[in-house]
Parts: sequence; structure tokens; C-alpha cells
Amino acid sequence: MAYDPKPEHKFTFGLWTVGSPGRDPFGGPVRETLSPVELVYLLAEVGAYGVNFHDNDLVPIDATPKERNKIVSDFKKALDETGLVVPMATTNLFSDPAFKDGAFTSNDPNVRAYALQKTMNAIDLGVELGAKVYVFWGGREGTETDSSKNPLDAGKWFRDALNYLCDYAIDQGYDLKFALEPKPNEPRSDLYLPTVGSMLGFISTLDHPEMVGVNPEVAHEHMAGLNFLHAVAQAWDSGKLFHIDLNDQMFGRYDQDFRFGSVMIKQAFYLVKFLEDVGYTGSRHYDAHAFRTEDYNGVKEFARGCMRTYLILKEKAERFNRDPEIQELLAAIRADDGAHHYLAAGYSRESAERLRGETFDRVALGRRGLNYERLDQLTVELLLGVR
Ligand code: GLT
Ligand code: MN
Ligand code: MN
Repeated sequence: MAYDPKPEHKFTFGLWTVGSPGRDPFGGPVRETLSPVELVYLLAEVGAYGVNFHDNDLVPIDATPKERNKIVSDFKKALDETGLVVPMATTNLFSDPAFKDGAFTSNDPNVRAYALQKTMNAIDLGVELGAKVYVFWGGREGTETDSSKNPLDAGKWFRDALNYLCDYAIDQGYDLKFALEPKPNEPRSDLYLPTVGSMLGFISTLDHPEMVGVNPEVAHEHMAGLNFLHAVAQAWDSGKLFHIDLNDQMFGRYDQDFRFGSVMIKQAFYLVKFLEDVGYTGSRHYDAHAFRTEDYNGVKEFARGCMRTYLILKEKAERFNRDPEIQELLAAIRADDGAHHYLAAGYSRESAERLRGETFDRVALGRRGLNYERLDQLTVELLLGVR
């Protein structure tokens, strides 16, 4: 079938996504908790390529070494039997009360040290299961009151932690990249490094910037009312799009984590078109949850829907790229008479002299209609299925 997921699509889900029992701040679980092994089988059944996890999604925080080994070997067996892979892993540095004031940016040096130790162990676990990308979502790296922390100290502590962990991964000989995931707020009032742009700026201050990229999430930029495509494009342009968290989210709401493409279809379309046009080869990871109204059949519908919508939008993107009227409009919009190709070589005194000597018909430039209304309407019609 045309929209069936295949391994080459690299669709992955976190254990915490399909495994969410539907808890929210106002109500308890609505679904029974499935084991990691059961979740691997569920993901295999819906056609996913891979499964990602936090250390404690797989191994409880208080497990003994013996329990850990049993859990890991059962999980490996399920991976072998289903063919699922683990492309990414991460650390839970936000659930335990020890992290209530952050992990790497906690005011307490003992908490910061514990966070480093926990992450080293979690990196070992991820690498053991095959992860090549390691995500850092600073769930509680922030404040409710800025009287509590100096943001310069917090920035330094966060940087020190990442430098330490990069050196750890290098020292262990791991083939691993780090992907930093920004979020503007929630669960804390304000989180440090809140957007993709701020993470990209921060990465350039690290000791091993080449090892570190970003993991942008649709919902997190939308929460801040930002254009996700533009953030992803900047990450791609910087060579830093190491991973991506797909879901959906209305602007201005709490963290909704909806099924991919279920709310802001146009934004989802431009995103898929971008990823496919540039040839992004990383995971298409779904960091989303089924509605709290659902049982596990609904969870499977949710997971299938995430992947199916991606593939439908991919097909729409191909259609956009070969639609004669759309392409004609784009060609006309971007028409180039070649008169200024000399600027492409960059600055020189000669080129500046030549530019200064030109006369521009400013009024005519401003009078030109661009036909974006037509282009946008054609795009909408394509998405609505009438072209
Ligand atoms: C949590 C969060 C996500 C992060 C996950 C990785 S955990 O679900 O809301 O955005 O990507 O830590
Ligand atoms: Mn999220
Ligand atoms: Mn995420």
C-alpha cells in the first residue's frame, strides 16, 4: 500500500510515547502500563523502524544490577525478534525529586554530580543497544524565580556538563553524537536555552562543537509561537540537524504532543517537504501521545496516523514539486535576468564601484505583484486534495 511505513522511512517512537498511560496534571493513568518488551511488539506491529528510550523507561531508577541485566537482555531479544533498532537514547533528568531544581544547572553541586553520573550510565546503556544519537532535553534546567539562580552560572554549569560528557564519550571510543533539545517552558516556568536558535548559539561555545547538534521539536517552537520550518532550516544550514521530534501543537497552548500533522497541516506539509527536498537522512522520531480518551487500539491508530500522515505529505510534496502551474509561478517569482551575477563572487572594490554606478527603478521594483496569493491558494488546493 502506498502509505505503508518501511524501514527506509526511519520512523521511530520513544517508549514513553506509545507507552504513555495517559496521565496528566489533573488525572491519573487511563491505560494499563505496558512493559518495554510489549511496547517493542506494539511498534513492530504498526510498522515502526525503531524505538528510543530514556534510561528509566527501560530500567527503573532503583533497579539492582541483576534486574538491569535481565531487563536489557529481554529487551534485546524483543529487538532481535522484531528487527527494530535503537537509533537514539536519552536520560531522564526531570522525573526524580532530586532534579526538582534542574540537573546540570541545579544550584546543588551534589545534584549536578549525580546528573553527570546518571548520564554516563545512561550513555553506556544507549550505546550498548546501538544508539548513535544521544538527546539532551533539559526538562528542568530553568527557574520559577530568577532570584534563585544566576543565569551565567547556570549556563557555565550546563556547558561544563556537556564538555565533560563529550570527553567521556570520546574517551570510551563511542560513535555518538549529542543532540540538544530546546523547549521554552513547561514543566518549569522558564527553561534555559529556549529555542533552536539559542541552542545553536550555545553549541558554538562548547569544547567539541562538531559532536553536538540539535533535536528540534515541532511543539516546542509552536508553544513559543515560532515558525518551526525556519528553525529546522537554520539547524540544517549549520549542519546541526542530528535528530527531529515530530508531533503537533497549536500556538499558545500547553505542551499538547498531538499526533503529527493533526492540527497545523500546512506547517507539517512545509516541514516534510523541506526534510525530503534537502535529503535529511536521520530518524523521523515521533515524540507525541495518543489522546487520553484512547485504549491501546487507539494508541496504535495514533502511531499509524503519525507515519501515514508523513507519507501522505511526502507525496504531496512530490506533487508540489512537479505541479506545472506551481513551478511556473515559482520560476516567474524567482526570475533572474543575470544582471547581478557579478555580486555572487562577493565583495571587491571593482564590484562595489560597479554596483554604485547602477541605477535602479525603485518604483517599478515596488510595483511588481508577486502572485503569492495564487501560489498559496494552489498549495491549499493541493493539500485539500483537489489538485
Ligand atoms: C519528554 C519531553 C520531550 C523530550 C523527551 C526526551 S521526554 O516527553 O516532552 O520533548 O523529547 O527527553
Ligand atoms: Mn515535548
Ligand atoms: Mn521531544
